[in-house]
Amino acid sequence: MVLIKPDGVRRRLIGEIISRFEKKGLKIKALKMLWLTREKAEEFYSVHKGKPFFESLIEFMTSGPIIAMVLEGDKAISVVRLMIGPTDGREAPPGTIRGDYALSKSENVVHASDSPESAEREIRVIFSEEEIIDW
Ligand code: 3AN
Repeated sequence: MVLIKPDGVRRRLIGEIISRFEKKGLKIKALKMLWLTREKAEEFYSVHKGKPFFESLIEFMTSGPIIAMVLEGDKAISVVRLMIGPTDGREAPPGTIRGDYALSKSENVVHASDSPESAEREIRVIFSEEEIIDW
């Protein structure tokens, strides 16, 4: 599961980011634009509840529309994590999405699941069963 965060949408980076995943060979199995409610954002980031950055993270993630997508491919989770780079855009290497487009640890353009378990949980927050296309 990948999200293009509100900063990525505002900065007109949707096409660029989707294009990188497509060119890599990953298969898009679900894709939509949505504006997260506070409730959905808190559910999505429930593992961060209580952390000092939680409130600002929720405000940021509900500040505008996002793109959500389900990607499939060999080792998709680790491949996508490598492609997006580490959390802090100031430390992410050039060539990664965050390394190329982010200069912040919070406004870092994309989110990607870090395990099959979190992917499954996150997908259930955002997508219904019928929205995921088997092809
Ligand atoms: P990642 O997105 O790289 O998996 P997580 O899951 O640790 O990072 O954090 C989720 C989101 O919370 C990050 N994408 C970032 O926007 C925000 N975040 C994480 N750590 C911090 C921090 N120390 N200060 C501000 N924002 C943070």
